[in-house]
Amino acid sequence: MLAPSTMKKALITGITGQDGSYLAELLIAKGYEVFGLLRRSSSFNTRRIDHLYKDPHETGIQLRLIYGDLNDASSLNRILRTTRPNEIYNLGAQSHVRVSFDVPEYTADVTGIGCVRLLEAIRETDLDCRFYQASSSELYGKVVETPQRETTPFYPRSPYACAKAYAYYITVNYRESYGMHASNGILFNHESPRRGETFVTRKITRAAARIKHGLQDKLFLGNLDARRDWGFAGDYVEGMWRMLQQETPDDYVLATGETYSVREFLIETFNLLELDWEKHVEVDPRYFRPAEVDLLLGDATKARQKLGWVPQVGFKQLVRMMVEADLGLVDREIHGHGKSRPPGFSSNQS
Ligand code: NDP
Ligand code: GDR
Repeated sequence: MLAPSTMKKALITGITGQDGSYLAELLIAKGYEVFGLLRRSSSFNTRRIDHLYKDPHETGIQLRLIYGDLNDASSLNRILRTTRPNEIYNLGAQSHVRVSFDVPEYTADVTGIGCVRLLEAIRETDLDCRFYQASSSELYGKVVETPQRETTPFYPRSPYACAKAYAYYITVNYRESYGMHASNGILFNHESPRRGETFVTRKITRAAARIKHGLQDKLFLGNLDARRDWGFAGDYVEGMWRMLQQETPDDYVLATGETYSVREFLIETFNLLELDWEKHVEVDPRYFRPAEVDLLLGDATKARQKLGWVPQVGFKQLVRMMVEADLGLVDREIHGHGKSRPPGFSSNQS
């Protein structure tokens, strides 16, 4: 183990989320000292990283969680002043597109303005660091060309996407105005056994596993015709890290280059479990969005050529991984075993 003073330091906002947990694992494995911004919650919100958060004197694992919030500039300033990271990954967000229609102002504050608060904190603390902004394929929204690449114009379709558009442009602006090493990763959907339970892929695999074991009968979904370019989160955090290792900051699309409908995801999942999806799935208009993103398909040629980034996990493998993990969770629920690790911890999944 390197002495703490020679280790690279990284700060991750959104460390308790899906991507934050995979990125923290990756950076710790690379020998970084990792700081995670933790927002206060009345219930436990660290289940995805509990396996990493141990006494460093005992384990050698270098992860520290610090309370703060993207809507609290003073907390960001304090954290940067006290930790002085070499790299900052801004993954924190109100990240649910449907929910952003219910809480548009809050989403703008955290997902949009949160980014400029962090960039200003870098300036105010005179920090020489590299900055990653978690931009999104939702920026392409009502797409004007297919496949979508770095040069494709944006057409956001939700308060979430509008907030992400602000964060994208302010990141470019701070790079151009102040010479910051600031990059946007325009990431297409990426999933895993650690995906939040209300995003459609995880909602499907979790429900199918429960239906298989008789714990529920029905699954209520919205638009089954939407198409997404779905990859594996573990592959995508590697791409984030590679962006910050470049001499020059830039913006990159990460995507698999394949697109499937929600219906195709359903069929793949239910077939794996030898279930007839049509007997169990009902469309509920509650899950429709006021404005939908119909088709996303990314072209990650630039990331392949400049970063050497190639996703390793394909669609069928991703679905299988998520189904197996959810079957494991159901099994533990039925047999009452405690859960000490987050889903997707075993080596073939993380
Ligand atoms: P998650 O929703 O799983 O995680 C979001 C994280 O942000 C959580 O750690 C959450 O904390 C934190 N957070 C929420 N509000 C605040 C706040 N006010 N202050 C500080 N932190 C906050 O998202 P993902 O891991 O899936 O995505 C990571 C980032 O990448 C997000 O910015 C998302 O918008 C973006 N993105 C994701 C894609 C995907 O397919 N997954 C694709 C493209 C972009 P808590 O646990 O306490 O709720
Ligand atoms: P998305 O992911 O909006 O692409 O944003 P989500 O899984 O929520 O929706 C994907 C598509 O599935 C349709 N859908 C449903 N979605 C949900 N959540 N629940 C349902 O019951 C349901 N039924 C159908 C949706 O209408 C949509 O078309 C995700 C988030 O991670 C963002 O933060 C990220 O920026 C983008 O991916 C890229």
